[in-house]
Amino acid sequence: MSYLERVRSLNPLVHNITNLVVAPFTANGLLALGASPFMAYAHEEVADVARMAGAVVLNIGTLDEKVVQAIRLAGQSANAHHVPVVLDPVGAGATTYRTDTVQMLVRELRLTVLRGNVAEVAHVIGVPWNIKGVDAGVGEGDRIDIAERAAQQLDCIVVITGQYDIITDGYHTFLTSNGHALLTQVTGAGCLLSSVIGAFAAIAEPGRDMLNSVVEAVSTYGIAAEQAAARTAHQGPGSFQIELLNQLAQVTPSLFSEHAQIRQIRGG
Ligand code: ATP
Ligand code: TZP
Ligand code: MG
Ligand code: MG
Repeated sequence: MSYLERVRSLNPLVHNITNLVVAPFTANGLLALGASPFMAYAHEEVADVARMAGAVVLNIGTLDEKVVQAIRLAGQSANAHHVPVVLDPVGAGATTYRTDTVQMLVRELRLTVLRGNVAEVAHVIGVPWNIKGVDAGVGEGDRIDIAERAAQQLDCIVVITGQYDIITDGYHTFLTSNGHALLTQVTGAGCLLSSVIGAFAAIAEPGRDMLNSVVEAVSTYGIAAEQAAARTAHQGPGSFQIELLNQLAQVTPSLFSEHAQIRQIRGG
């Protein structure tokens, strides 16, 4: 059974502490895929929700102290109960507050997956890279090197997205090139991918199974975007955003086998 089929048959509960911009889109995307989204922020309940979830997705997109504390409580509970944790360090590097917060979070929490654009991941490990708000700018470093260094330092899977995507545990590295430029015109396309990765992490075992599942998640999401673009590119980003939800519901293992563009560049 493919990881996608496992997501659809197990319908994992994904606890999201995400930002104000993307919450409904994220919940709809997870539902379309076949997962069960749960947005919960209250300090009184986040530890309980994290414990019962298949995965916890933490996103600092519109952070404040209340959200940061909710993220810490959920993350600690997930760690204590061996629930996979995905962190999306939205805008790390754009302000000192964001950079300091993600660096505190990666010290305190054990991550399963860190997913961001190259600038965000670079700033998590203290490497300079231009960032404009939440969007990656131009930088001088090597994206693959940054991903592998971050994975080794944090002892987790790192996903750096962009025109092509890098997925690595620091020792085994994959490049995927599915996706479409229209994704850059939909706010929350990255945040939804982080939550989709959460759904695929929820149904995987720790270790190589987890890495393979995350690779399939990234490529599957990109294929859904390609299918959506083929149907709506002549209309524009609004139609594409809606069609992406339709295609997340319709993408199949055979479509994945036909279209996946995955190349392993490091490790056995
Ligand atoms: P940013 O704010 O820098 O756009 P993000 O958090 O929105 O970052 P992205 O890097 O845009 O995240 O990744 C979200 C999805 O969009 C991924 O599936 C990625 O493969 C895809 N993507 C991003 N840029 C392109 C592109 N130029 N062509 C094809 N797919 C892309
Ligand atoms: N501002 C704060 S969070 C956010 C914006 C625009 C959403 C970012 O989503 P993504 O997935 O990184 O494009
Ligand atoms: Mg983007
Ligand atoms: Mg983002």
